[in-house]
Amino acid sequence: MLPDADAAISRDGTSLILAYDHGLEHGPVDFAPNPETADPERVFDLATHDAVTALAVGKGVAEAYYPSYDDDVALLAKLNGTSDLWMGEPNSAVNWSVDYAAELGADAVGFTLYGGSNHEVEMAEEFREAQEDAREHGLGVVMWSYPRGQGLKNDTSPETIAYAARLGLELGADVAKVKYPGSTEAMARAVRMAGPTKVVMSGGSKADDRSFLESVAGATAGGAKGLAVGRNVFQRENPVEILDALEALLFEDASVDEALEH
Ligand code: FBP
Repeated sequence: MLPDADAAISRDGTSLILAYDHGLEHGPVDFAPNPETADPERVFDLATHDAVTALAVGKGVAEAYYPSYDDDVALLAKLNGTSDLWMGEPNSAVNWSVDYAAELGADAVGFTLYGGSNHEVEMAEEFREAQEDAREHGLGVVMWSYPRGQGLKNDTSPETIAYAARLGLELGADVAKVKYPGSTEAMARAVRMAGPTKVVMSGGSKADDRSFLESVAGATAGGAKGLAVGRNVFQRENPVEILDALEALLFEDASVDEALEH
């Protein structure tokens, strides 16, 4: 972790990363609740909201849309990803190089690591290359640290999430994005394990407003420095409303009740 390596994708040290790699990771099914979000332009527009500190997308979407948003949106280039059509042990294909991401104007890079998968070794080696290339370009590195695979019994247990956060530190990520382990105490442990690597919470499948905001508040009370969220924003009928609430919660010290009033 390098000091301030995440500055380009955070605000006052906290990140709200809008994740939009779902078309690859899950497929069109994720756009069903809000069909207009199949159009990347709708989500790039959302990413211009003041609350959003970066937009995470894959290569093809960045190539096609980022040139029009270069001035208004920070690009988090999600370097690897695999479709839900793949049925093997968890793995993720590296789809673009750091050099090309930098050429397209990336502000940081993102990389999924499935610790515990039978493919962990090759994924860690690919991560090493991406992390070192990112250093050469002065780009921050966000690890989607998702332990899963044959060896894992519970991929959101406090112990697993603490380990996921620690992998971020051990392998040189500036930010480790982990699932919410269910309580502030468990998140605090993960944050301790990550040392100087910042921990952000992963949004997860769509929940009602209050439970979602409570999990965000629980994570930040445990020391998480924000979140990376996709479905809990773009699957909502009014995504701007939840971004307003997240802005209040993350950047304006609002309580969950106050944020809900936004
Ligand atoms: P969500 O907030 O929608 O969970 O998005 C975060 C994210 O990490 C995306 O970047 C990715 O597409 C998705 O979750 C992967 O989810 P999973 O592998 O757990 O199905």
